[in-house]
Amino acid sequence: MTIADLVPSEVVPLLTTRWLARPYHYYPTIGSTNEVLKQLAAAGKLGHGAVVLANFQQTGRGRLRRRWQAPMGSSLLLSLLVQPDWPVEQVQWLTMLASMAVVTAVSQFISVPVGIKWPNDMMLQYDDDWRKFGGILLEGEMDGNGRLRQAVLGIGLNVNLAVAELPDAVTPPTSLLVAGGQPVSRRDLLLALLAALEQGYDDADAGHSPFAGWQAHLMTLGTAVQVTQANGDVLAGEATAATDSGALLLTTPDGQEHTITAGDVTLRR
Ligand code: BT5
Repeated sequence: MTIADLVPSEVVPLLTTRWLARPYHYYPTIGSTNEVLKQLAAAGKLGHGAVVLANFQQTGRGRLRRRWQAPMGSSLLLSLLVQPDWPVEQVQWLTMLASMAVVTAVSQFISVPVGIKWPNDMMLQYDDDWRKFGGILLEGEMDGNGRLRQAVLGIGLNVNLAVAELPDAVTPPTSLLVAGGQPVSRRDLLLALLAALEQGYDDADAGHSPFAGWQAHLMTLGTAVQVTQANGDVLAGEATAATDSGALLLTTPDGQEHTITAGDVTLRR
């Protein structure tokens, strides 16, 4: 049984946002919220600020055709459509501000530290370990003039999954329930998340970079990591800093600094 706590009649009257989640589209079951939102946007049916949220995804996606798995009724699974007129170098600001909105919202419901594992993993720290409870999936579209015109930001957060429901994953998974020891209201978390997302977007749109806050929450920095790059190359070293455009700086044992723009990070112990 699933409590229908995310249906529009339960959520819309409580929204504190001005433009985000207006409209708010709820699906009990969907393929992928990112895919459906992209189709509706391509058909001209939705514009800036639209949100698609599902109680269950049949084909939830991560990056690089990976799967995002979440039992029905357990999670927040949503995508938002934004139509910024930003230089393309700022595209990663969207991942940064979404990650920071997750930090802000989740911190209101759980007392364990919330961190960001570069580039897009949301992590909780307990029992001397960081575990993944969420991920961000950004899909942007540029125009011919190097401007970012439209982007879909997908956010998946494990809210009330029990230990037995956590998926098999390379990065150890967790949920707010498992980490905090008590269930969290998906609706209240959603409302806090949407408010933080709107604030973060408005700040970025006014030209204020979300970089400093994001970098301060990157638990990856100062640690020994192994980075698998998009082309399959693997580099091991220390993650030292990040850049305003979202790259990770890695120093290898030979003292060389590498700028990583895309890839997966494994923490080494
Ligand atoms: C991500 O990809 O972490 C981004 C996930 C974004 C999901 C949201 S849900 C709403 C929206 N609609 C979609 O279709 N997607 C977005 P990536 O960094 O590639 O990580 C994917 C990997 O995380 C998988 O290969 C698994 O190892 C692991 N994984 C899958 N489901 C997980 C879960 N529920 N909790 C923790 N790890 C998970």
